[in-house]
Amino acid sequence: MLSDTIVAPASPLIPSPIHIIRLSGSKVLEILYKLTQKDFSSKEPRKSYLVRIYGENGEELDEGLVVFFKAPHSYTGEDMAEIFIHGNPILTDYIVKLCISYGARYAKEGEFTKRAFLNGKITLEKSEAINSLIRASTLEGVRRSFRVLKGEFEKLMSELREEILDVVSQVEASIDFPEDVDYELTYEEIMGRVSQLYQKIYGIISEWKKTKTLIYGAKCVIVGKPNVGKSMLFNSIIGYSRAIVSPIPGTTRDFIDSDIDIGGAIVKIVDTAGVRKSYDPIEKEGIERTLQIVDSADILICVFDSSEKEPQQDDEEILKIIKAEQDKKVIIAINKIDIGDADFWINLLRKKIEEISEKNIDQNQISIIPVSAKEKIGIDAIKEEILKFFFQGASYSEGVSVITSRQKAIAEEILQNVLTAKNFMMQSDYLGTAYSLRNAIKKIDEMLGKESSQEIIDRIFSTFCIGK
Ligand SMILES: Nc1nc2c(ncn2[C@@H]2O[C@H](COP(=O)(O)OP(=O)(O)OP(=O)(O)O)[C@@H](O)[C@H]2O)c(=O)[nH]1
Ligand SMILES: [Mg+2]
Repeated sequence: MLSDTIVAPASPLIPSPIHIIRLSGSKVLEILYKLTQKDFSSKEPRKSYLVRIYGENGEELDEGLVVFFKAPHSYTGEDMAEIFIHGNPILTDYIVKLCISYGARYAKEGEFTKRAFLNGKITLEKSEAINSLIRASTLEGVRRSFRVLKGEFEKLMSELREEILDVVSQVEASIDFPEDVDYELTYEEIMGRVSQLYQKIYGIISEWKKTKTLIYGAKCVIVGKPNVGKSMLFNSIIGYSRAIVSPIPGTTRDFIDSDIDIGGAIVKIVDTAGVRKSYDPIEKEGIERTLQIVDSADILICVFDSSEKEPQQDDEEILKIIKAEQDKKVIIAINKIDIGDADFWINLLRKKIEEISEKNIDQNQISIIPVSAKEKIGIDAIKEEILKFFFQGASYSEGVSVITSRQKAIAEEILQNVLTAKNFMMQSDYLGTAYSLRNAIKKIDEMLGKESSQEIIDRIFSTFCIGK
């Protein structure tokens, strides 16, 4: 296939033992010849060769390995090469630019995988699986992505498609040959099969919330009124002194975040500006930002100061947030227990939260942990609670789940169509049943990328990294 040739580094440009540069397109052989003074058309493809890499004036720059893949037996389906050189960012950048001067252009995000998809080497949901496998925040997220990549999801979808098609043909036969009782399934049999379809599709959606966390990670936001020790707690959790701590209330004005690994899960921890009634315009803006980021959080750590005699008006603001965010995991951190009365605050907050919360406090959605950010007491207990959010109930490890919000949205449409088919069937409306089931088939084709618009395809690949 004739196409322009793309080039990009496939590894991050930081000093490292090896960098990989990828090339794909019709000029790969020509560019390789200029770079290595070797003719790869006469060499056996898909084998690695040790070569010298030459600069623009013919100077020897480095030594590395080159693997040439001849179309169509490559990742993209085109002529492709992977060049392994010593991992100096300046060297890698120079060689990429050299490839561009020899006729390649810089690849866009995900363009290698996009070409693989457009050349029929890979289905759309498998392309997404490559992206989610690279980005997964946990090993379980990697496993779930790989199950889709190795074709389990496609197999399930294809089986569903066949099954729906079979039911549709039986339903349509009932319309065309209503007297031919031998040919058609009974009403009960069709109903039974439609119900089974519903269960199977429901199965791949039901784990989405868990899968989403395991792949895309979680955002854990620390909130509380000023001076309760949020920034000190943030520093204790991430393990170094990143946020400014001071006895002056209103120290943190903007939020700061840090990605950390807690027991094999990547979590974004966010420190925020203290929430209180304020007339200072900068502080007000900071509080506004806190409230916005609370909205996007998966986990909230709500901090209270146990060195105070009793709750203040501003603590009530935090209780209001807890009441409003009942769908989130909430960790109540009772801070400064090195100088405060932990028991008094535990009992008090337990009562307050049971008053405002519809959920039972012991059902793991809300937990109360006494801590001292200063003395590093209770930090491990907070981390354990965060881990529970990731792994509790992650029992579906053998099954296949949707792994992107696109897949989830389409699976829901399939489910809806099957449900509509069932309702039509209950009214003995065979035409409506067949119509809805055919819509479900169209949606399955969209899921696997057989019927996707250019816009959707572009959107999917734009979330990839360069060089993938
Ligand atoms: N004794 C004790 N003091 C603490 C503890 N945690 C924080 N402090 C102190 O409380 C004060 C406020 O701490 P910060 O972490 O800046 O509080 P903050 O909640 O981030 O405050 P704002 O950014 O103003 O909203 C500082 O003087 C800290 O040294 C703790 O566990 N024990
Ligand atoms: Mg602070």
